[in-house]
Amino acid sequence: MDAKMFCYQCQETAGGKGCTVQGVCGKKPDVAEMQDLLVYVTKGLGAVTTALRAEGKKVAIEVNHRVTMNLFITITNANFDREAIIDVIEETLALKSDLLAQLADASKLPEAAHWTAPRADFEAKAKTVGVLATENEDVRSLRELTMYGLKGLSAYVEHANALGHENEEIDAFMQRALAQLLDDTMDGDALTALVLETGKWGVDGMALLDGANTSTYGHPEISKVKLGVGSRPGILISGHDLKDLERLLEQTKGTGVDVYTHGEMIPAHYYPAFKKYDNLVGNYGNAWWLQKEEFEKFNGAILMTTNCVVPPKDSYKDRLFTTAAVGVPGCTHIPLVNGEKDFTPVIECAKKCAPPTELETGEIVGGFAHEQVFAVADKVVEAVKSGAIKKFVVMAGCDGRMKSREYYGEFAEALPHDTVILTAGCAKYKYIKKDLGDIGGIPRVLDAGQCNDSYSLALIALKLKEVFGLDDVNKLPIAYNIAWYEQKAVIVLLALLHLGVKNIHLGPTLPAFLSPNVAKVLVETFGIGGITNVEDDMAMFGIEVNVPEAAAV
Ligand code: FSO
Ligand code: SF4
Repeated sequence: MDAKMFCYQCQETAGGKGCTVQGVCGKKPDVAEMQDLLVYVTKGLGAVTTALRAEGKKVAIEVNHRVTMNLFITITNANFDREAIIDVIEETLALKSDLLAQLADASKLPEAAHWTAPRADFEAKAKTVGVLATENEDVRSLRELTMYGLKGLSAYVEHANALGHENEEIDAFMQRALAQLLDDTMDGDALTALVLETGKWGVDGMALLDGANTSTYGHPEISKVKLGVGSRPGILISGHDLKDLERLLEQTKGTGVDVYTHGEMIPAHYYPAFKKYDNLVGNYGNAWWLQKEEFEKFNGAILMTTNCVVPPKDSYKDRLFTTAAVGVPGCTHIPLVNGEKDFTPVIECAKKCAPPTELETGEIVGGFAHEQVFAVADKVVEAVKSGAIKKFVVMAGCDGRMKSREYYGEFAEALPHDTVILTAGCAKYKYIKKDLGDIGGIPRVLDAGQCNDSYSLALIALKLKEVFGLDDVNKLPIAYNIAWYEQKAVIVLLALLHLGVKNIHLGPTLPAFLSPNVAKVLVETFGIGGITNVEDDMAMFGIEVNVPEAAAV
């Protein structure tokens, strides 16, 4: 076989099987191999820190942060910069060798814990440590399912860390799980247990981030977000990192530069703390995959704080800046120095740019995170009791470039007027700008925020279970029709499974990394399924299409 690389971690993987020539995302083989090596040395680091903890030794916060950042860097659409990844591998190797020296007994550690080499040897090693190094397809599937869950979890933990919130137990789990992925004595049952345990820590990781966000910026509240543009030059901030947004808003105060959100940054408008910045104008554009067109039209500077970044066109490459886990060769990277970031280059670039070209006008409404929904719980319960709301449909997740995702817009529109969509993540862009109306003042699309805020949807479901006095969350009138794309969706899925949620449907296609046997276990144990077409899926979810009249106004 003539494969130049192998990656099947996201939904858009080539042919639904694996990217072998170059990534559909734009990841080239020379970047893919360094990501493989980074994953390998990070597993080795996990084995060393796990052994240190077993000897009762303390692992420094910086080491925990190195592990989470390394995993975050390898998430889909985060980092395309081979040289930057090589630097991180070198830093990780240096850290690992310092820690190895602290171990009383390192003799039982796997090869990855000991491996080190000069930069010139990275390429040769990288070619031997990718996903396909695990030959048994079921073991590979369970290992990668765990790995993608860990990558998703690393993103949540990294955002919480950025706000000064730590949970050493989650870090210790992540590092132990990385070590276990190197352990050839872990059989199918042990790996299945590890997959499910990852879901438990996924819930904790999401709770950590929720606490970090809400204690720093307040609880999201129902808010209108403007979609039009102003007349001043602007900075478009995308990705998920609220701390970077805060820094940028502080640094742009009084500069005459406006700030707009893009993609997954839109929920920032729902937080009380960001409402005080009058240069936070509104949201520009849609989900990540439209950025080539939209970034070009924005005219100003663009700051990518996390995935999803698409390798840029030359027309705006000099206006694109990256930070944290993100990397794009040729674009300026803003580093964290002594706990701060200096966004002056971004602001200076924006000052020289024309104001954004208007894409649309109007506004959208969001901010239905858990506290806001709990505040209107009486109204919601009444609507369910009266029959005005017959079903909730969780349509959280990701958007993507595949045409098959138009299904989600069509599905939302076909839902009868006695249904409410609960959403989070960039999946919402398929329907949030359609006027789907409201039920007794409750909008039919309730946006909790980023994919990171899917935790809110779980809390809302658990609250409804309590209010209705049910003994099982699956007895609620909630259907799960989730659009997945990358690894954060994997940790959300595993977290929902841990919370006991069954019959989740994933689309537009099931993950390529599920082997037939692993998929069978998920179907039989948890009722996980795929999607087909709007009409058949409505019937499958027990929803009647086109119920004539809208429920009460
Ligand atoms: Fe979307 Fe990208 Fe938030 Fe993902 S921007 S696709 S699950 O990275 O993170 O929802
Ligand atoms: Fe392919 Fe997705 Fe991997 Fe990119 S992240 S190389 S599109 S499987």
